[in-house]
Amino acid sequence: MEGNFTLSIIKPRAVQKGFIIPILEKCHEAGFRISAMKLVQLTKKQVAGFYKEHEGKSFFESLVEFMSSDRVVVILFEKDNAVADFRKLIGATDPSEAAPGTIRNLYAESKEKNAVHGSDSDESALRESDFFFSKMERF
Ligand code: IDP
Ligand code: MG
Repeated sequence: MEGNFTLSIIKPRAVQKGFIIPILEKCHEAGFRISAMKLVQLTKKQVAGFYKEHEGKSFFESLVEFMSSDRVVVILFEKDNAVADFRKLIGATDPSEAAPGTIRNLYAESKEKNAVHGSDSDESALRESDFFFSKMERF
């Protein structure tokens, strides 16, 4: 799967605001195919495990609270050059720095509540995909 997959999460605030379909539409237009997808509410423990690289940082506790506060959509996307192309599509972590037309520019409300997650490398995409999906759940 190396190079062709990236893991995304539509975060709680974006789900609450009704942005699931508009965000999926942007992904579709950009050529991403859905390989696996689920709507779930994560536990604090799951979020802490998912974001373990950020443990100890100032924003970690708040991020765990936020990400476990309501349902999220977890999606495994397939496309050539998926990781880099998806990071480009979503824009910078802080929406005030995200380029016009990017998903975070359009749908984020703050640096924490920034609408979507996107894997930062092929290794992360693999780890994150295994974190959420079994082989049988991928199409
Ligand atoms: P990324 O999502 O663009 O890869 P990371 O640095 O990996 O950004 O941070 C993971 C998530 O943690 C971000 O998407 C955001 O929700 C949150 N976050 C990162 N930095 C900050 C911050 O300075 N303040 C509040 N939340 C932050
Ligand atoms: Mg990251």
